[in-house]
Amino acid sequence: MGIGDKFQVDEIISKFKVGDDDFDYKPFGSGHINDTFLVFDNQHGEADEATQRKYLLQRINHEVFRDVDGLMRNMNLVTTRLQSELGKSEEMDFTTVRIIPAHDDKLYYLDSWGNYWRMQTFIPNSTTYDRVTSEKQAFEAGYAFGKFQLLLENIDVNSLKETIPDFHNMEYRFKNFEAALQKDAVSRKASVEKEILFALARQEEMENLYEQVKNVKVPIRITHNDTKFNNVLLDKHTHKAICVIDLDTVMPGVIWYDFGDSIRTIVNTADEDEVDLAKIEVDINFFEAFTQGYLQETALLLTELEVNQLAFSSRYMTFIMGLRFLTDYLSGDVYYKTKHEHQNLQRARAQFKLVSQMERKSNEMEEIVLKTYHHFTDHSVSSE
Ligand code: GN1
Ligand code: MG
Repeated sequence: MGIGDKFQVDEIISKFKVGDDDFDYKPFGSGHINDTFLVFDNQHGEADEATQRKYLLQRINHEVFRDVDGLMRNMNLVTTRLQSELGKSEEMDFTTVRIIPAHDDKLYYLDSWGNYWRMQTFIPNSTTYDRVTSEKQAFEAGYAFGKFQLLLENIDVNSLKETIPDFHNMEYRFKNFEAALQKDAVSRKASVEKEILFALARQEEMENLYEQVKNVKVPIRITHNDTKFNNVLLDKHTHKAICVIDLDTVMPGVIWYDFGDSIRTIVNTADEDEVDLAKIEVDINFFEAFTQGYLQETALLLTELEVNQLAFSSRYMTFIMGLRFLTDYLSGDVYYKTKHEHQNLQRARAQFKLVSQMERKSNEMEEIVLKTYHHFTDHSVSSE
């Protein structure tokens, strides 16, 4: 049975303002939380990119996102702002998804089983990749998330709800981890001693960074908070970044979350759940290319403290993902979708290995950040 068979997807599609073509659908993407379907009209062949009508339909995981109404209002605010900002500039390369409302004009549809559904536009001629294979891709990803940051700069941070409270709060993540250890719900603790020690050995330095967020030493901005490489759409032909997707966690946050979580996937020479840890390395050229794209857009916004911890934020975000995967493994895989029994453990191990590799390259990463930052800021002063 396919994932779509569980739901009456045809009927759900008809609840949205997509016109009355005959639509078909299929599962789409590799998200760990929501269920995603590509919806396409049957009149035009799939090869016919120019004329085929396509949308993305998603069932929002409301166990994870407790306030779907708030989430969709956030998304509406952000996509509307992006549209109006992009409308002002000549930069036609960059775009945003739009929400397709339901027939009653609501931003989502609640079915009779209590599932929340939303429909959005599908950006034609676009593609995503889980892994970076060229410096150009890394640069484009940096450009995309930097541009996203810049375009949302003037939204009042208080106008957006926190869709998942404490999402990147290290203290909170450690509390959950400790609770999972205590409970050891599925008796896996004994088998992950090494990973537990790895996490505890880094608790202090990780919580120290979060202290700066807690004590509001660093500006609270609108951030994306899930900036993996596969959340950037690249144009199939020009290979340029054209859109940032997966806006569920766009909410108040700090710059470190976005920079760091991007680097986690950008520099990794292997998959997020790679079993062969020897394959996991940091590609420093991809780090540099991403940083160039990102700082080209954002350097003038950033405070000294933000810049000084950018390189470390890569470790922070990679570590927090490892800790969350490990916590979920200890809890019996209750949060992330998994394809097999040990996938969360593989993910945790792979993320921790990547943290170790970043530790080895930390000086290099710091130098690159500073050099790139000065390149963009010094230049702007001397050209005035
Ligand atoms: C989840 O669903 P997806 O794959 O976009 C998670 C992120 C993690 C990511 C790890 C709401 O995102 O925080 O970085 O998996 N999203 C949520 O790949 O927990
Ligand atoms: Mg996501």
